[in-house]
Amino acid sequence: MTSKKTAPRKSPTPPAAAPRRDRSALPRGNGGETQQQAGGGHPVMTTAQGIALADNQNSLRPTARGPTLLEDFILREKITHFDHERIPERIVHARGSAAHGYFELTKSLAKFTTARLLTEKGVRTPVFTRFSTVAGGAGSVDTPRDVRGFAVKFYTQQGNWDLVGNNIPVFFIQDAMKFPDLVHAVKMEPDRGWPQAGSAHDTFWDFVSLMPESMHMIMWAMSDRTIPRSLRMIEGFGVHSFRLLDAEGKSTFAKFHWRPKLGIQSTVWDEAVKLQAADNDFHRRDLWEAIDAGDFPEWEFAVQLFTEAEAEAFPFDHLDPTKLVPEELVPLQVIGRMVLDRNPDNLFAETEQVAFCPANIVPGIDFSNDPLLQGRLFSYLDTQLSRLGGPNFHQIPINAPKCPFANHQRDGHMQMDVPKGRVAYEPSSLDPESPRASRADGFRHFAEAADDGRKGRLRPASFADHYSQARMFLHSQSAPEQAHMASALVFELSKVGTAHVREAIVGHLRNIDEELAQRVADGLGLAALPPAPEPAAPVVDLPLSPALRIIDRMKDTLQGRCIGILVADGSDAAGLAALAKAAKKAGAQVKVVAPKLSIRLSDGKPFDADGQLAGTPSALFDAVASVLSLEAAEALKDEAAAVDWFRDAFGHLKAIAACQGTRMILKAGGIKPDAGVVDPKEIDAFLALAKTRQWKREPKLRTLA
Ligand code: HDE
Repeated sequence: MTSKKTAPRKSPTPPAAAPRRDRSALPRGNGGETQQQAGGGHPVMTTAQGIALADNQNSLRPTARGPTLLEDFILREKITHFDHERIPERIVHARGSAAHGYFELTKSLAKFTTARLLTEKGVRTPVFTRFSTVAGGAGSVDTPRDVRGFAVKFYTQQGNWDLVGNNIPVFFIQDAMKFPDLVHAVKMEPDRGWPQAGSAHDTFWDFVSLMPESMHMIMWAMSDRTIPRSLRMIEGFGVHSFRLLDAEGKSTFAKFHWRPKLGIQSTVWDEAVKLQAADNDFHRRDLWEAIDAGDFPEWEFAVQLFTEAEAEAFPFDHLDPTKLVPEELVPLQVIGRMVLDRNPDNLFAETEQVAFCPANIVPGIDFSNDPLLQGRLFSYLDTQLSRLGGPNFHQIPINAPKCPFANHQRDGHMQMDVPKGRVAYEPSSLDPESPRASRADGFRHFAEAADDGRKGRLRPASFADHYSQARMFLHSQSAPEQAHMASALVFELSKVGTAHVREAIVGHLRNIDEELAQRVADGLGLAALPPAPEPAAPVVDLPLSPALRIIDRMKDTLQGRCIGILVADGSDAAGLAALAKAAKKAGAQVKVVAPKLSIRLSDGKPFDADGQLAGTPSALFDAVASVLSLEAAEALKDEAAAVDWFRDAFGHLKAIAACQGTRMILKAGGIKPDAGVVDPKEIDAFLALAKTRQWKREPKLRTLA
């Protein structure tokens, strides 16, 4: 039998020879040459227990490619700490910016109070002040239409006093019972998670449409106060009436006010919207940079003082937090100033961990019965217990008083102190140094006569007028401000999908002012005015309060303002230098913008701009100028970023210094120069215009409701 010779079977292609794994560890695995090591000024890195680290690059393994060992206490400590780097954010006022500074008393209130910070003229009390938006989360933007928090912690020699206020003197609701509802309504809607930081949505307007007491605050929220230019340019208000108590326990009511030295200034709405894209941190950066540059923000501290008998004669109840006491009725007395002169060293340790609480009060000051304030006295400590992880957060450096403090509170999460001795109680006889109460120095409450009424869930009849002060506020505004309020209402309500909610709000507006209601109805395209709800109390015409305006009260100054100058290759170096010098001399900040960061001016020298054109829109500036060669302007007139730069500046009512070349860009943007547009050589005229906005321009370029 012949056997068939079978072809030798082809063996499959062998896999490419695998390189033998190098099972050894790289030398850097245990402190090799690529590791940064201590020495030469670099201290030794340690664990939180103080154990020095040899290697901050590699976790512990049995072999180079083996699993990580549970034994690696250094890795576990590092990751555990990292895992817990975030704490729950504040349910409201989550996004904040803060600074250290001092309060200096310039006029003593010794006649009215025993609080030493209000009686010792010239004494400087350290403060930490935090500004915030209300609705957005900690990572949201700085410039939504929103109320701003204005919270000041005074570290006085008699303990901490927190004046936790807002930049608006009234509030949405009259009773703390409604606060969770208000906040649930305004914050992002719980099913969909938006909007992140604004009130222009159905649930907010649904709630307020059913709460007529919110109408006065709505007028403020729709005014330019809620779109501030800078945190350095907002007012602050304690909102509630407080009491000042003298040594005999006699009480005088007090309302607290902060007035910015730079005056109040706001953005225009379209600008605020664009700023959200241009710079999410617009306010935070502005505050930081001003302090960093030694340009310390400052506020006057003023009080309105009135007696119980005077309050009885007011045409409103001052215990109702939806009402303000007009300056024209009770004048403001300036008694001090606050200067913020130091940025925080660490945002988390200070700005995040600071715990403000309206219940932190010093002897000589007391609360009023404002039902909103009464509820706040409970809420803040309660929320901070969970936000800051336990009852010892007063020991965190930013919260600790700067005067001696002692009591028998012990233990709990995160106890930082090591209290000594056997005695943690009172009365006691064992420790002569254990703390005791003091009749002479201790806090005393106003001995208010108790009402002989009946207990119940009550709302005073004197809180019933929801519209008269709303009307007073509206009519006290200048014409452009009233137009802005109407436009803001149209904008916000246009984002509300539910027709009956939009109509209900317009109905309320009729109780405030028929013309305003009509403007808003027209802006929304309503066929007819909806019915107005029956007011719970007659709407009356109160005396106007021009002190509530912004526009007419803006300070005639360039301090705190920033001028943007657009240049490009070949721009006149001398012209730029002259303009920048004059603007700085007049107090303004100057930033130069160019199509590229590094350019050459007419003198042939290299020049570094502060910002690149597409990334530095004109919304960031208070006035703009440009010094461009004709060739550069010729090229830029077809460049959207350049055309938008001027179109926005014009639309945001800013002064423009436009050279001959720039006029081509203006033309390309369809801009018809008006009296607010001058030549960059007319430096004085330009700087005078830059101090304000060109309000007359507005009706010509924007349909105001
Ligand atoms: Fe607040 N508010 N609030 N609030 N509030 C908080 O406290 C609350 C109200 C204000 O920069 C919370 O620690 C209730 C009026 C500011 O840290 C919380 C009521 C005014 C800040 C709280 C009000 C304010 C807060 C959230 C109605 C102006 C930020 C986190 C009864 C006078 C402070 C926290 C900072 C913060 C409760 C109304 C100002 C939940 C229950 C009116 C500036 O406790």
